Amino acid sequence: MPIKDYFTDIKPTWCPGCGNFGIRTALAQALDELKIPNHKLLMFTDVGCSGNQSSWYKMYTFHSLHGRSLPPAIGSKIVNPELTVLVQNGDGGAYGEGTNHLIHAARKNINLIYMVHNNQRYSLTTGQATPTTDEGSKTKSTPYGATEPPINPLTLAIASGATFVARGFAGDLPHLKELIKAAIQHQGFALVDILQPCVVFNKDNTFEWFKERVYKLENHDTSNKLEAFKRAQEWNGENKKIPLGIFYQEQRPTLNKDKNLTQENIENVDISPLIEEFF
Ligand SMILES: Cc1ncc(C[n+]2csc(CCOP(=O)(O)OP(=O)(O)O)c2C)c(N)n1
Ligand code: SF4
Repeated sequence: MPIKDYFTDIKPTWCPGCGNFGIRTALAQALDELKIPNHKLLMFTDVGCSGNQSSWYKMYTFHSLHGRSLPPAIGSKIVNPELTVLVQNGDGGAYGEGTNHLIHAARKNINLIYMVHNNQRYSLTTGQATPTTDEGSKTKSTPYGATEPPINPLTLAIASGATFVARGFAGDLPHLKELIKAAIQHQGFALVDILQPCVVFNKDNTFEWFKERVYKLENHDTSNKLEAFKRAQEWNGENKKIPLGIFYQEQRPTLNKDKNLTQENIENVDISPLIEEFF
């Protein structure tokens, strides 16, 4: 169906030129090519510029607290295994407030797609430094330059047990669309970290800056974990070339499909002793 059918009539409030627009288009194109109907889609968004989009999509959506998009997504996937569960997060929420959830969702190999709009800033709150801000970058909260090296989301996810780890760029939509499609088709926890220029609060990592540095992984064995670590380490926020693509993928038992982690049918269970004990 046309990609506009994945959107409501509400117009995005993002700034003109924001990288989020491209991500939204690439996602809708991926859903369209995979022919996933609206009623089979459940999207969770976090708090942030990226998070604001929950009411702009024609599908089931839930706007979570900041850094807490994964817990409700995990719960929903447990009880609705037939739905495609998408989670859209800013990097601040994903790699700051919500890091613990990322680690455990990856470790448990929860079958969902975690798309992180990585603009290296807390943008909705006007541009403070996040864990992915480049060392030395001047932001509202680091006027003399960020003093620590950034977190590497890819190595963090691989080390935590994620079974699909990829990096895309909001300035290369055909490639990003293919990554999103692969993440949706993957059975297990899929992280897609997306370089998303914030044209207002990040004057360091602009579209032009990325375009000069990104390149696509080729001849890379995605099943080789050590090699994946090595390639993911090529960029740690420095002024270097930045690889894009699927870094790591493996098949491991996942929730609902290979392991029945859902509750037994409790319709006929007598819970009155429990009620007596606790109330
Ligand atoms: C637990 C918590 N901490 C902080 C905030 C304040 N807050 C709201 S939006 C936001 C910035 C969001 O940044 P990010 O997650 O990177 O998303 P972006 O806006 O860049 O898309 C912050 C810090 C909050 N709402 N809740
Ligand atoms: S502040 Fe940045 S991330 Fe937020 S809508 Fe504007 S350009 Fe996009």
